[in-house]
Amino acid sequence: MITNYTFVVIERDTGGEEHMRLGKDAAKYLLEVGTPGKWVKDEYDVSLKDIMIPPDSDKKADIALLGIPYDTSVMGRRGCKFGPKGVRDALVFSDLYDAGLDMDLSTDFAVVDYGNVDVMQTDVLETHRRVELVVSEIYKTGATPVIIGGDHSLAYPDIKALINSIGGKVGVINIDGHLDVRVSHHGEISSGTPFRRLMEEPKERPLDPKNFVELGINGWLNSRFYMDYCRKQGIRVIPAREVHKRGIEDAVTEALERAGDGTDAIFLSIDIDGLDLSCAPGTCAPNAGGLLSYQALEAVWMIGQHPKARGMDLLEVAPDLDSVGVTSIMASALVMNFLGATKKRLRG
Ligand SMILES: [Mn+2]
Repeated sequence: MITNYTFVVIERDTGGEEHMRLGKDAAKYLLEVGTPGKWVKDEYDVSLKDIMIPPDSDKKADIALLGIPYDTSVMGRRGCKFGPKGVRDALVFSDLYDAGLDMDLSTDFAVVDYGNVDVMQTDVLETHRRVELVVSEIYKTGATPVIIGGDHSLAYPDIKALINSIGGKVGVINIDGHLDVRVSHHGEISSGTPFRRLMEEPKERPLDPKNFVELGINGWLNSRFYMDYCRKQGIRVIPAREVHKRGIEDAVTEALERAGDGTDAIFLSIDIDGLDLSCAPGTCAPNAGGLLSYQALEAVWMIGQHPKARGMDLLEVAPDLDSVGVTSIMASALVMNFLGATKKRLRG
């Protein structure tokens, strides 16, 4: 029986002094408006914030968070430059135990947040150069990066960094509503071009189409021309409709077999519009018929545990296009599942 049950008010992150002008007695009953997540917790609750270590810590991090507030490559509705803030706000106060997975992150697991990449909204190539550089440095630390964007053009530098770091071949599973293998928009890089670039541009070890799986493609969102391209290249496209009929476990098992076939590492890229609009309305192009929350969570849980899993990015969350903040919460849950899966991969 709990006899000393108390609530602990989470400390204000900033502006403490200013607040105290109202007097200590009043201030202790005040909670910062805009501070995300839970307002109170009891002594047995542990949140992600509690296992985060500073970037200069001597302790080795298992997971490295990185935000990329960049959305200039979105051709439609912009707003995912605010994704890192929205997802972090939902993420940092996540509790660390999932009963369904029976996974506890509160012990023997460390997360570092390196903050955001200083992007150039007016220069996509310079932004990608900086992202590739930073993510490559993260790989040197041995941590598994979890990159929160930002638009889907960023999958290119995210995955390029992994290709460079391992000096081997990478397999990619892309959860997305769109194929993202466009030639270009009027010659420009866009959020629709990252995977064609990965297959065509790197001089060394480009992404082999047979190790590339598109999962959750759905809706009236794509062009026949690009589906024909995927088929011709040998890219496996598993539409959301197939997942709904077939079951997520079977579909992900196949995706992992293909992505892992002859490769040294697997990267998971998630465009939040691969999820149904009921789970992810806050994005450039919400989709009807996409993966449901359980299916997406299960996919991440399975993929993250694979022995070759070496990172994920979670892109296209646009909090200002959301209705009641559910998209950031959904994204945060996907990140948490990846963290849980990573602990299972590393510690068994
Ligand atoms: Mn995409």
